[in-house]
Amino acid sequence: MPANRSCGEAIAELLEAYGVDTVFGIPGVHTLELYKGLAGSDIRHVLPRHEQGAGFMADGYARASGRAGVCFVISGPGVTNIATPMGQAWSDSVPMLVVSSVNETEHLGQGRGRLHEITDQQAVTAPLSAGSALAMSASEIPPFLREAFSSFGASRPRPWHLSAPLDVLAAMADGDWQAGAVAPGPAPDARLVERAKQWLAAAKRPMILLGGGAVGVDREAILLLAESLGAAVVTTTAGKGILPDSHKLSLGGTLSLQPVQGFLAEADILLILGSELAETDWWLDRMPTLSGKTIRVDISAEQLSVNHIPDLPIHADAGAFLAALGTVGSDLPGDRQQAATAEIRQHAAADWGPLARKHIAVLKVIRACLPEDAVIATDMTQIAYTGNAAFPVERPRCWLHPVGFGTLGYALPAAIGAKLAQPGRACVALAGDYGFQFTLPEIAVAVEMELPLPILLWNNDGLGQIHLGMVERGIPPTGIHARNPDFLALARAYGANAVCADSLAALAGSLEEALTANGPTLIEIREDMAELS
Ligand SMILES: Cc1ncc(C[n+]2csc(CCOP(=O)(O)OP(=O)(O)O)c2C)c(N)n1
Ligand SMILES: [Mg+2]
Repeated sequence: MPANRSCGEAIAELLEAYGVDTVFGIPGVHTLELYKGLAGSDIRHVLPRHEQGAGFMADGYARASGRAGVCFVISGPGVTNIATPMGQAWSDSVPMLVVSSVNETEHLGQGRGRLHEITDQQAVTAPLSAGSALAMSASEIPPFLREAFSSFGASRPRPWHLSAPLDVLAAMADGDWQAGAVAPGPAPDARLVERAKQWLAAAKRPMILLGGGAVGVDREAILLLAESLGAAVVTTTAGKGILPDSHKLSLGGTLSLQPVQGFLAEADILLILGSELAETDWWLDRMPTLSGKTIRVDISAEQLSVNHIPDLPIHADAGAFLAALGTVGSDLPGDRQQAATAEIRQHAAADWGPLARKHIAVLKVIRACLPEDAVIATDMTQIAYTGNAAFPVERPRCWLHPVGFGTLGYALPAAIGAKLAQPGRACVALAGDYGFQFTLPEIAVAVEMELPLPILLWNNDGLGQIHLGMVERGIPPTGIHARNPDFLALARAYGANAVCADSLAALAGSLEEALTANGPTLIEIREDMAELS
C-alpha cells in the first residue's frame, strides 16, 4: 500500500483488500477523509436518503449475497440513525460493518457542544454490535477490521462499529495495514459427531430444523442427510429455502404453524442446525415441549444454551458439522415421513383464515411471476407474515424478512441492497402501506441507479396487524388509521413507474413488466380488490 496517506484513505484501501465492492453512506464534513479514500478506490458508493436506508441496504446486500454490508456515516446523528438497522442485523445475525467518525480526541466525552457530538458514541452502538471500538490511534484500526471480517465467518455474524476521531482519520496511516486471513468457523468434536450419527441412525421419527445459521451449508449435503434418514425438514423464516420447498420431505418455513409444532414435538430425534429457537421463530412464548432428544449445532457456543438446552450440544459451523457427519444409514422407510409431511402441509393449509387466504392468492401470483432465484425483501406487514410460512422458495437467501427486531421500513432499502449485490437476480420489495413510508424516499436511489425493482405495496389503509390485535383484545381501535398519500403520484414524482393492480391478472402483467423496466415500479395491491373478496 502506498505510504503517506491518511487513516481515512487507508480504511477504504483496506476494505477493498477485504473484498468490499460497495459502501452505503451519507457523507458529511466529519467523514471527508473516508470519502477521500473512497474516491481513490474501486469501491462503489451508494447514497441513500437517510442512514436508516443505508443500514437496511447493507443488510439486504448481506443477506442476498452472504458478504458483509458496509456503511460510512457521520458522528452523532449518522450513528443514531443507523442504530435501528444495526439492531435488525444483530438480531438476525447479519454481517455488517459501520465505519463512522467521532469528535476529535481532545474533545471526546467533554460535552462541549461540538458539532455532531455524543458524549459516549460507543455506548449507543455497543448493545447493537459484536464490537464497537473507538480507535485512538492508526495502529488500532487494522486489528479491529481483521477481527470484524474474521468474525463474519467464524462466529454468528453481527454488526461491528468502528468510530475514528477526526484527528485519527486525518493522521498518517503507519504500521501494518495488510488484510488478515479470514478464519473458518469452528470444526465439530469428532466424538460428538459420532454420537449424533448413532442417535440419528437409530431414530424412528427423526426431524431436522434449519435456521438462518444453515443458509450457507452445501445443499447436496442437507439433501443427502434428509433423504438417507427419511427425516422431515422444517425451517425458520431465516432458513427458508435451504431445502427446496418442493422437496417431498420439506415442510418449508412453517415452524410457526401449530400442526408442524405438534409433529415436531413427536420426533424422537430433532437435529437443530443454526437456530436461536427464539420467540420470533416459533411465535410462541417458549418452545413446545418435545418428547424426543435434541441435537443442537451452533457456531456460537453461548447460543447452545439459550432458549433450549439440547441433549447433545455441538459447537460447530453447520456446514463443517454436515461434512463431518456425512451420510447416515437408516433402516427407516423414507416414504413414511414423506406421507406425514404431505398430510401436515394439508392440515396447515386448511387452517388459514379468510385474510390469510387473500394474502395467499396474491403471493401465488407473485411466486408464479418470479424466477426461482428471485429475492423478495419484505416488511412488517400482514401479507409478509403469511408469506413467512406460505410463500414457497426453492433456495436460501431468497426471502428476506426483519424477523427478530421486527422493524418497519426494511423492505424497500433491503431490496435495493440485494439488487446491488446480485444484479443478475430479480429483486422485489413487499411492504405495507404504513411501513413503506418509513423509508419511502429510498425509491429515489432505485430511480437514479435505474434498478428494475418492483415495489409491491400491500394497501389495507392502515396498521392492519395492530388493528387486529386491538380488536382481539377488546381495545377500542386507536392510532391505526393513517391518512395515506396518493402513492402512485408520489412514486411518479420521484421518477418511478406506478400502477394500481386492480385484478390478479393485472398484478401478474405489471410485475412481469416491472422486472425489465428501466427503474423501479410501484405496484399498489389493495386488500379490498374485488377479486379478493
Ligand atoms: C419501528 C417500528 N415501529 C412500530 C412497529 C409496530 N408495528 C408493527 S406492524 C405495524 C403496522 C404496519 O402497518 P402496515 O405497514 O400498513 O402493515 P399491515 O399490518 O397493515 O399489513 C406497526 C406500527 C414496528 N414493528 N416497528
Ligand atoms: Mg397496512
